[in-house]
Amino acid sequence: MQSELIGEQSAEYFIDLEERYGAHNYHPLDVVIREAEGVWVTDVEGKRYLDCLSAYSAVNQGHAHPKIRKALIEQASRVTLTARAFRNDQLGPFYKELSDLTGYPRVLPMNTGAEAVETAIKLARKWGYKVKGVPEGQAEIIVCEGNFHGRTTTIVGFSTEAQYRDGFGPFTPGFKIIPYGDAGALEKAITPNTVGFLVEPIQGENGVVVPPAGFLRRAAELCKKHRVLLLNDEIQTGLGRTGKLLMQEHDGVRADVIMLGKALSGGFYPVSAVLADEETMGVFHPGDHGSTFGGNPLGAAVARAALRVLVEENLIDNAARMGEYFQDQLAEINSPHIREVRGRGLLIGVELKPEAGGARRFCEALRDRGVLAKETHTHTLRFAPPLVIQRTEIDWALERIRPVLMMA
Ligand code: IF1
Repeated sequence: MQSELIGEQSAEYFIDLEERYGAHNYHPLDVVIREAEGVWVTDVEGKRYLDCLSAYSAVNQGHAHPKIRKALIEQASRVTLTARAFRNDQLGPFYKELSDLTGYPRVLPMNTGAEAVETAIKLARKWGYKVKGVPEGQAEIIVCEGNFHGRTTTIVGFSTEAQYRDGFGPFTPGFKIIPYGDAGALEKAITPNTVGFLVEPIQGENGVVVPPAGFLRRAAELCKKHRVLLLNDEIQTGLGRTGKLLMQEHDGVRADVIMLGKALSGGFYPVSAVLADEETMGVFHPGDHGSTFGGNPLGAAVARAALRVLVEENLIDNAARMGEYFQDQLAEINSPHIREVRGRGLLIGVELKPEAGGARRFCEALRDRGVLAKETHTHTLRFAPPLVIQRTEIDWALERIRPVLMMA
């Protein structure tokens, strides 16, 4: 049946389709994006916005980066998927380039961030049984309150956010929860059966929560002391977002296992990866683990280009400099609503006081002025623009952010 068109170019037409046919598992801002480039996105009615979300840090390189697009198109014209039953000419070079860049000798490619986290959980458990000697079936992994590591049933099973768990049990056993940033609690929670400590170096979804200085370093020391794998989820904080290649570098830490995703493909294709040393990754043998698309040549070619752009365009240093400027300017806004401005590099959270009535209305006011930002956990505005952002563009955004944060 031909649906009655409501002005095919209008935003309402597309919103109605999403509402009519889609599962309602999100509550997006009503902005219908048609195209994007760099830090700018354009909606179906031609209005431009400065993107301060970067698709949750998946487009660190800027939207639709031409060099990554070129790699995607060229590879797509040759072969897109071989399955890991055979080999291809992109996976090995991707492994080497990612290993050389990060200093981790072994790479396991997956697709989404959650799959990388699930892979790290399986890796830690298997290492616990086969190397550490934990009795079969008794491996414990410690996680933190306020964690966000993805949406699979195992992962939401150790979430402390009621909504992420509601209706999805029963859950996977073997996880312990400690307060985020509390090294003393970590040491108390470790038992002879602990195989891993899974942590975000900054909690993104929980509202850009930065742990006390030195927490990650103390956690790394405790993990080494008790022979526990430090499993560092850099899916959001990694690949330049915080002004270093990896957030762990701010603490001088090298986790046993790291997870990457999102910007690993510059937003062109789901590519994630787990990186570890030989001994740890060596517990996986052929047939233990896998994925239809994991390590496919199209994703590998795109990821190779995404990493090249990150390095060649000096985006990590730009994130450090622009992030410091952006955060300093936000901190100077004398708004009665602001409780705290925090973050690292271009991962910035502006927490509002409860009496401000929640961050959503500020996001809507920002959208009306041409700035896209997303609230997280009701009271925090997240500002995480692509790492290509320039100071003039930050100033353009600030000219719109200031009056919004001063509104009644
Ligand atoms: C949503 C935000 C949430 C992540 C970390 C693993 C994953 C994510 C540290 C899983 C994904 C996304 C998921 C998306 C919203 C966004 C997000 F923090 F980035 F804003 F939810 F917390 N580890 N984060 O941040 O990666 O499977 O999604 O590829 O689910 O609503 P994924």
